[in-house]
Amino acid sequence: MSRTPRTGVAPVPEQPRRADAGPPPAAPLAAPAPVTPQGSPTVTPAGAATATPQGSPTVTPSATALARSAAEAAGRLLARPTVGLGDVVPAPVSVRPRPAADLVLPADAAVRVSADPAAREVAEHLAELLRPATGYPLPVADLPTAPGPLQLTLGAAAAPRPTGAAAGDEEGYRLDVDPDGVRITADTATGLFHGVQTLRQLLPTAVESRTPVAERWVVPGGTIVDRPRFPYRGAMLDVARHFFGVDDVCRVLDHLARYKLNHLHLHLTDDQGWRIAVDSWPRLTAVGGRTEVGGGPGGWYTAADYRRIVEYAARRHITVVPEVDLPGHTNAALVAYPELAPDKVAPPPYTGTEVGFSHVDPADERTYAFVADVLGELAAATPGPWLHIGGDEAYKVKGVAYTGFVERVQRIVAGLGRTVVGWHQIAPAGQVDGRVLQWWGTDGDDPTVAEAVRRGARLILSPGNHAYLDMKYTPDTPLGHDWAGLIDVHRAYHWDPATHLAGVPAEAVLGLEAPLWTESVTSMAEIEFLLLPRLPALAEVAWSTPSTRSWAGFRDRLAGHGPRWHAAGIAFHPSPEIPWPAAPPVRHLPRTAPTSRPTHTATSRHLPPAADAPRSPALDQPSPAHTPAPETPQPMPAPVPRANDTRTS
Ligand code: TNX
Repeated sequence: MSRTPRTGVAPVPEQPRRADAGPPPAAPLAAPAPVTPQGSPTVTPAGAATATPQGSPTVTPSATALARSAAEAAGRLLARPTVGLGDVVPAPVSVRPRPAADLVLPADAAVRVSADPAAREVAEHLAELLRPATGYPLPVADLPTAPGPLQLTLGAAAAPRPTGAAAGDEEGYRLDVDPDGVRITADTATGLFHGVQTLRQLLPTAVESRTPVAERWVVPGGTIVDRPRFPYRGAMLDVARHFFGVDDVCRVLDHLARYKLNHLHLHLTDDQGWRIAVDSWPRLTAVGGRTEVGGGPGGWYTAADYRRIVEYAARRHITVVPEVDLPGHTNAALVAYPELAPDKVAPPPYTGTEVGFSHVDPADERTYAFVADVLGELAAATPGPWLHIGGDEAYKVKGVAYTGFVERVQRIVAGLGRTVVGWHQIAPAGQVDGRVLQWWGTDGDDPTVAEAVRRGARLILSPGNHAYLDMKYTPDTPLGHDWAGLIDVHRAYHWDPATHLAGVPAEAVLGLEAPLWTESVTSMAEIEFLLLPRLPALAEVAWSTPSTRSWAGFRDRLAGHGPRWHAAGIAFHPSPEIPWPAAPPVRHLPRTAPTSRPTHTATSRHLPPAADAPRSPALDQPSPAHTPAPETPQPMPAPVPRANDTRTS
């Protein structure tokens, strides 16, 4: 069986334009000198003089100068946005377009921000997102009294609450666009960050380019007021079945941030490998980290690696939720420390995909010393409030042996001042304050879980048949599982966490999480293929109020993201459920320095890289000046004929 998902290679025509969009973009710029709208060549003052073969000096303008002059020329033309104010995923609470109030971002724009360190970081992030494609310098400066074209304001007074606002206020924001500028206001830096992600989606697709593009940077006029429905909006990456390095995890964090997800759960340990260094038990990684499914080399995070992940996440307002899966799923730990095994004999390393055969010894005190050491070190390295203790599929630890074990581990976590999260199998164990069950069942009726909720447990919903990102889209999806069914984009979209589980009140539901198990996933391209486009569907389920979302609206709004992912070098599944447009031609400005072909830094063992291969492993890092781009932009996956999709909800 071929394991190559369709990432597409066919050339595509120009993107169809929205009916309400403005005139077509300016003509491509000729290298080396840009051309004015009147057709006369210009020489960019910032350029460097070189000699032609004939010996006469010409000027090779810098990419930045070219972008600026192109934008200025373009700004003289009538500019209208290519994106509508409502074309945002996840759908905002309220959108009030003012078509006469569009903004053209000027080349000399500064990002003005309230004098607050966290807000300033958001402003820097915005500038870093916009600089590569615009080529504009976008300096970040404190907020003056006079309005500027990009303004981030922190403070309750600045963010009037929509009526009835309650949960989610601290992550909410307001975005106003008029011809003078974009103003994002929020109570918190997190709200500003989400507003920045919205602004990014309102700019033309070319904003995703990592090199300067000739474009009119138009933002549609009007006002968006927005806040999330659920406070916990997450995804999980299983780095135990196959190991993924720090750069890959950061790239996944970028995808989460784009869609306003705020938790990344890392499944750090399993039968096939132990992925997090623990100083007091060094063989966990030295021995237990060297294996993975299929016999590959495995790997693990050092303390410094983990810190990088946590910090990268924090800069994107994402909380890392580390999981140590106990008492089952522990073969790798038993290989490293046989004293933890019930028979005190080291099992052979495991590189298959079965579950439920291994466990630590719940009757040995040494096991609890181990758990306390591991969770203690992990808590010290983790700024977020959660510690995930697994608890799933420990088939050989039954009855009170199991509940007694879970209760002791819950107490260890509480003693560390953290909140316990566990897969819903821990439901029968006694309640500790604030504990959270992660429900991964497939039929919305689970009396044991409903009873645990009555005793005070809260829930994160990961229904296997809606939220599992390792399920196949269709029977012929070349990777993934199907034990919980097939999950196409509609299925990922079509459910409601608040009403999903019988006997569980909406107030007990913290939100949802989309797990990506990696038994069959071995590369970044494969991760992205399974993540996109289902992750934005699940993000909308978690963020948007039911009254603002519909399948028909979602698929239309999502369609424009295909060209964005393509421009950013992100692989995705071109599901026929979504009316993808063709990729717009990206008009890269001429280079100023020689570049080489992009290097695909992610491990890709089965799939070719995305058409426009990832050029930096983490997408939203400041782009180094030499970041290469392909000489000729590669085509987007062939648009699939618009499916006759009559599903409306
Ligand atoms: C079930 S969901 C598991 C994992 C597997 C996954 C594959 C859960 C808590 N346990 O061990 O990787 O199915 O889909």
